[in-house]
Amino acid sequence: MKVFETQKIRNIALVGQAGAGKTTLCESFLFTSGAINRQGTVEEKNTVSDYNEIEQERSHSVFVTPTYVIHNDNKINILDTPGYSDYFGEVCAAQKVVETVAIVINAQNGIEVGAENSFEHAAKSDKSVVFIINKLDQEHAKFDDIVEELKSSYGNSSTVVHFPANIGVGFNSIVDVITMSMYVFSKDGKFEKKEIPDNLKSKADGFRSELIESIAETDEELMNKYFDAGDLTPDELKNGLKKAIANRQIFPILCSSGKLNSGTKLLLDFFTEFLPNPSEGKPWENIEGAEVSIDSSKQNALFVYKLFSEAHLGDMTFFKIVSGNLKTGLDLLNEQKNQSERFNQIFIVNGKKREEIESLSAGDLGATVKLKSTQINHTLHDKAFNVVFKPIDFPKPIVRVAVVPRTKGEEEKVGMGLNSICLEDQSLKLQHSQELRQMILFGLGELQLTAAKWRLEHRYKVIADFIEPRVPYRETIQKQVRGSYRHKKQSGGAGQFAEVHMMIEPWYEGVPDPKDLTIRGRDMHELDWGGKLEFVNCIVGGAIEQRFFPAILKGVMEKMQIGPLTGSYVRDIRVFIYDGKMHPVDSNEAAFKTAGMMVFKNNFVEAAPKILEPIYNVVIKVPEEFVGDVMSDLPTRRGVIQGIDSEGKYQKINARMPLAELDKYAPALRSMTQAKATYSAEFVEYQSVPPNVQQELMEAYKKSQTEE
Ligand SMILES: Nc1nc2c(ncn2[C@@H]2O[C@H](COP(=O)(O)OP(=O)(O)O)[C@@H](O)[C@H]2O)c(=O)[nH]1
Ligand SMILES: [Mg+2]
Repeated sequence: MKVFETQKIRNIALVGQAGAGKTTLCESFLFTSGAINRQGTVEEKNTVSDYNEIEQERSHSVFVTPTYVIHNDNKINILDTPGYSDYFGEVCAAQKVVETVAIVINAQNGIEVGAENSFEHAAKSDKSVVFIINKLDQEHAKFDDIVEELKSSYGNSSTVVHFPANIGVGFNSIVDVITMSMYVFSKDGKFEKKEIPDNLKSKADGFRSELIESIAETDEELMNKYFDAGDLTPDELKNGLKKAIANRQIFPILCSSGKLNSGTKLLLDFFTEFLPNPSEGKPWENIEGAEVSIDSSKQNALFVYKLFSEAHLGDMTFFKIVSGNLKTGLDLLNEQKNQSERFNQIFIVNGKKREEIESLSAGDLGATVKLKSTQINHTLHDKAFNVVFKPIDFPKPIVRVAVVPRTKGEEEKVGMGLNSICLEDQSLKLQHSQELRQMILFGLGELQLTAAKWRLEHRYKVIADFIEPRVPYRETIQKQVRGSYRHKKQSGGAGQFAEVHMMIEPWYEGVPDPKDLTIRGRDMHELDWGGKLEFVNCIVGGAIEQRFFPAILKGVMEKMQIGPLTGSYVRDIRVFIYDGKMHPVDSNEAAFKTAGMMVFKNNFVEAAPKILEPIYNVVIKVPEEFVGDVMSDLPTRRGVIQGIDSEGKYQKINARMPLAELDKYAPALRSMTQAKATYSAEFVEYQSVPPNVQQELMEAYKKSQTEE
């Protein structure tokens, strides 16, 4: 296999809603370019890109899959990505290493949430965007409406370059407004070039003027020329468009039917002719923000965007060569792990097929096996080239489940398997929660979590059940209470004696000090689980010696870790020790610890204790037609609506929701909106639970205590 130089490489991520036809289009690219002889289909489960068993089982893509085609002596790396928002981490990884994000739109549905989110992500990371209106052979396919929709959502930068000459079941003809010709395709991907028929001439003229105006607007010199001549020369048009795409000033609109191979060849031509090669894309940045240019003549540095472990292929590491010329046998340094890694083999990958290659140029995508400790987001470089690239911006988890091994004693095996899975998909997070006494897996949605479960079973050969996780409640108090406790034990040997008088009250920012106590010392403790404990010494006349204070604090702290109501952590309390008694012989630290703990506990239950629950800020992005349903459903989940903003044809509903309810929200929202809504959630604060919930929680805790 030939080594392609940077200028002859294009990197493209196919993104967009599930079902838009990305995987099929990818197959069509491979077929049209001759990389495969037979075009697979998603239905027959024989596409190059959806080769994983789980993808075939589910009939949708789950992982980002690298493929490539050779076209017009260029190598086009095409990353097929999954469309459901659960797998958006994969989309982020793919977008990181490409120059162009191709947003595939289902011509029947228009802009869907997968396209929306991908566009937003591409804007954030400054990537070029092209729109491909696909599946134009469907009965209810639309084109002009979607063009309008794109313009109203993303502005006039969205500009038609190819448009269908016929739409629906017989779709086979496309007009290219750059060459001003029509292309008529047959199922084998071949086409005939024809003149634009009379009835489409004025439409073509209209789109062409729009395109040329858009190009001229990006450059003053071009604008002047366009004013003078009324047109641009082919070279001006070509260079102008290329630059405008690279600079995100134009988002070209293209069209296709991947299934029928209509337009695929035109797309590939367009990619090689008009999309930025890696050195023309936005420069890469290191973590300090300094630019690193994509240049084969510089020192080696590469960035890892995917890991995948398969029984028959081993542990594969996928990367982009950002700088230099990667050759087999090289040793590169992983500074994040302080480990040298050897590239014994370099592969280029097409789905499950991999082919060894001697070297790869800057900008190309490759893979290797058997690296020791390198993970996603790591940079590997020549020892003398000190660089760490900015990491992939993975989405934050919004759902969680508790993981329980099916077989007792397999906790470690499950933990290790899930750890490996989390390393492959960094939008998953695993936490061994001491507080909840559960292994918690966090992620983006049910599909992703059940995929992890599937991988656990099939790749790591261990079965686990995913159950509803416990909620990290907190306990606190609402009023001031004073009390004392005498701890006294005199049964044989040395006795124990301690008496502690304690006042407790709620802590809040700016709480005034009590007037009747003399404050002799205070310590503010930031609690590991959030909130504060202020510990105040108000002892007069040495009733308790200073040396016993740490023991009293220890007693209080111990009780604060297992609150009396539900066994949850206690927070936001002020403790005043204002009196006590010692015994010259029997007083010791253990006795004071016990007395401290007991008086704290007794006071606590008298101080109008309450249970707090975590509240999340939830931003739900929902298509207009479902807004009513989503809004009226929120109060049934103790959700409080804070506001609504509109964003294109979406509404963003801002609401607060308790975690206990949020845990059940993902599947509910999915079924309410036909999976067309997405949301993000972020912890904001702890808030009291309603009295009936408090009652239920306390009873459940009591019951669990007697059972144990
Ligand atoms: N009519 C029609 N169906 C298509 C086309 N492309 C894909 N499909 C079908 O749409 C479904 C989803 O396709 P797939 O490629 O998996 O979409 P992805 O989720 O975007 O990867 C499958 O049933 C495909 O056969 C197309 O161009 N025309
Ligand atoms: Mg797919």
